[in-house]
Amino acid sequence: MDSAEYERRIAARFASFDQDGNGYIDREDFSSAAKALLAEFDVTARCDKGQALYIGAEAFWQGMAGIADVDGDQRVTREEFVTGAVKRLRDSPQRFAEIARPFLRAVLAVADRDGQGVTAEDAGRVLRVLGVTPDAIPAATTALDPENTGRIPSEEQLLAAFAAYFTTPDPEA
Ligand SMILES: [Ca+2]
Ligand SMILES: [Ca+2]
Repeated sequence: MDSAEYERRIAARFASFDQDGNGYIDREDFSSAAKALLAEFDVTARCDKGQALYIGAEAFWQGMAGIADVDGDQRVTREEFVTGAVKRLRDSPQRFAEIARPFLRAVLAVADRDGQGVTAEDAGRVLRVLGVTPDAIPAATTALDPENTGRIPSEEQLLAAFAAYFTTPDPEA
């Protein structure tokens, strides 16, 4: 991968966190992602699944801020994201993924409408709501369901896929 491709990937990762596109990642991005997911799956904020999603989103934000908000202004700029989050998760992708675990677990619960696991179609809806571009969704859902079972597998596999997605090889490294 060349530098331009690396930059493009980092920009895409940053954009997927910066849900409202205002140039920095903050708590609002995480809570609005939670809100949008609940609306997509017609789940109320008051029920257990809705509460778990908001709590997971807050924990994810706190974890992100702890890693990347170097100046403590409650905003993660693109520069902070690259120097903090990207480096950290390259060094320790599994540990980075752990900060997302409560959120991803809650997302699985919201998107699993029949209690039999999340369908590939519903996983695609999640990714779309979270801002993944439509052309990237088929590859992402295929990666999440390598055995082509039609269902997104366990939380552990989802976490591993999440870590892999955000572990972008650095051409300079
Ligand atoms: Ca933002
Ligand atoms: Ca900051």
